[in-house]
Amino acid sequence: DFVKETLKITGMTCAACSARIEKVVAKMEGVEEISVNLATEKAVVAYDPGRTTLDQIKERIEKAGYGAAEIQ
Ligand code: 9UX
Repeated sequence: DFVKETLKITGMTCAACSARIEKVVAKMEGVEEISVNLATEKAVVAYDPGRTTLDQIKERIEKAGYGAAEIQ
């Protein structure tokens, strides 16, 4: 089963930023789907918690040069 979570993304300044994040996260093991909205600075990600974690997804986004935080 997949879990769907929303992350707040900071540091995006153009549409290619959101596309970059979608590309790198979509390649991750266990990630089913990701959609990044540049205007709202939110990412919705569906993943298999048995194969990856939200922390790993956040770390991958940070490694790409952006901020990623869980929305409370
Ligand atoms: Mo646009 Mo984002 O030229 O890292 S791709 S600013």
